[in-house]
Amino acid sequence: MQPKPNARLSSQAMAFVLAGGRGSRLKELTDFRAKPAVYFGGKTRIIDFALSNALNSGIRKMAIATQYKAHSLIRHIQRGWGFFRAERNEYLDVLPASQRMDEVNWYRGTADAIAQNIDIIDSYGINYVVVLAGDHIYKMDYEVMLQQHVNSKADVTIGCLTVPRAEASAFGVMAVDDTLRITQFLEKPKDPPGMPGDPTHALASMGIYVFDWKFLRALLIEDMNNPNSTHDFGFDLIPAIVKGGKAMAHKFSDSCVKSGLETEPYWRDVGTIDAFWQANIDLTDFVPKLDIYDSSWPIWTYAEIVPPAKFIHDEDGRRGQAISSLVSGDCIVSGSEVRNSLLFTGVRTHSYSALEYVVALPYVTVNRNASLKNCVIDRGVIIPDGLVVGEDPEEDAKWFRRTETGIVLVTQTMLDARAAKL
Ligand code: ADQ
Ligand code: ADP
Repeated sequence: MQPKPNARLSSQAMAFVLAGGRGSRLKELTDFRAKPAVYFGGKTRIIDFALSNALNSGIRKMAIATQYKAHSLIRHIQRGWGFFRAERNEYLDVLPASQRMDEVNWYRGTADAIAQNIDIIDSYGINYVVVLAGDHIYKMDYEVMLQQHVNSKADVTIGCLTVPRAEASAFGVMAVDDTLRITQFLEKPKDPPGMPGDPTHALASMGIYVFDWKFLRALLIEDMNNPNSTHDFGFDLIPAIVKGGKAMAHKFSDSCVKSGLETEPYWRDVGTIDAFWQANIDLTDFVPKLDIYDSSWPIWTYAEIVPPAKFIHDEDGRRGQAISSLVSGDCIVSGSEVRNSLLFTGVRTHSYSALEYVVALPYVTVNRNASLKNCVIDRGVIIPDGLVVGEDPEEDAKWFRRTETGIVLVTQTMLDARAAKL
C-alpha cells in the first residue's frame, strides 16, 4: 500500500521495543528488574522515554519484547500504558519470550525477538516497523526518520550519532558517503574507525532501525533458517543489508534539534552506575541538557497518586530543606538538608541527616544523623542511624559497590550483610 501524499507515516508504522536485555553493567540495580524498568528522573522509568517518543511521534501500535527479569517491567507497562484501545486501532502488546514459534529457544537475539512474533505484527496491518531499544534516555521524533526512510527508498534506515572514538567499541560503527548511504558497518569493533576529517570521533548506531515491514519480514524468515546466524541486528542483519542492499544513516540531530525538540542532541545509555548517577544528577543543573518539563513532548509514565512533598522543621527547630534538587511526591524532608540530589517518590529523610549528590530511588528512608554523598540508593532501602557514605573510600568499598570514579551504590542486601557483621 502506498502512503497518501502528506499522510503522517507514523500512522502506518509500529514501534517494536526490544526490552529483553539484562543491562548487567548496572550491577545490583538490575538484580530484580530489567534495565528498561530501572527508575530514572524522579517519576519515570527508562523505557518510558522510548514509548513516549513513539507516542509523541504519532505511533499508535507498539510491541515490547521482554525476557530477562520482566516482572517489574510488565507490571509498569500494565499500570501506566494500558490506554491503547483496539477499537481505535491502537495496540500495545507485551511479548514475553515464551517459545511461541519454537519449543526449544527463548529469544535467541534481537532479530529473533521480532521473528518469533511475525504473526502478531502481521495482524497490525502496518507498512513500517521502527525498531527501538527500551534502555536509552533521549527525545526523538521518529516521524522525521520515517520520512527520510521513505524518501530515500532505503531497505533500512539506522539512527546514528557522533561519539568519541574511544567509546565507539560499545556500538555499531559505520562509514557513510555524501548521501548518508552506509558503506561499511562494524558491530562493536575493537579498533573503531574515525570519521573522515574528524579521527577523534566515530559515527555510531543508536540501535534504532526503520524497515518496510515486507522487507524485514522476508529477511527475518531467511535469518531464522540460517544456522550460522546469531539472529542479532548488529552482528548479522545490518552488515548483510549494507553489503547487498541499501542502508541509510539518519542523523539523530535531524529528528531532535532540527525538528525543534531540543537545542542540542541529548542521548544517554545510562548503562553503568556512573552514567546512571550522572544523568540523574544532571537534572539538578540550573539549566539541564534534558528538559523533562517540556509539555510539548511529555514523558508519560505510571505514577502513584500520592500526597505532596513536605519540608518540615523538626522539634529542635532544624530546618528541613532541599536546594538545587528534585523532590517527588510523598517525600518528607524533616530537619535534614538535601543538596543537588534527586529524590524519587516516598523518600523520607530524618533529622540531622545530610544528602549531597544523592539519587534516592522510591521509598528510601534515611534515618537520623546519616550523611550520604555521591551515591545511588536502591528502592526501599532503610539507611540506618548515623550511616556515612561517600567520605571514606575504603569503608564504602568494604560494604557497598563503589565505582572507580567513587560513586557508591547502596542496596538493602548490602546493608543487611553489613549489619550482620558489625
Ligand atoms: P547493544 O545495546 O549492545 O547494541 P543488545 O545487547 O543486542 O545490543 O541490545 C539491544 C536492545 O535489545 C536492548 O534494549 C536489549 O534490552 C534488547 N535485547 C537484547 N537481547 C534481547 C532478546 N534476546 N530479546 C529481547 N530483547 C533483547 C545495539 C546495536 C549496536 C548499537 C547499540 C546502541 O547492536 O549496533 O550501536 O545498540 O546502543
Ligand atoms: P516495582 O516493580 O514493584 O516497582 P522493583 O522494580 O524495585 O519494584 O522490583 C522488581 C521486583 O523485584 C518486585 O516484584 C520486587 O518485589 C522484587 N524485589 C526487589 N528487591 C528485591 C530483593 N532484594 N529481594 C527479592 N525481591 C526483590
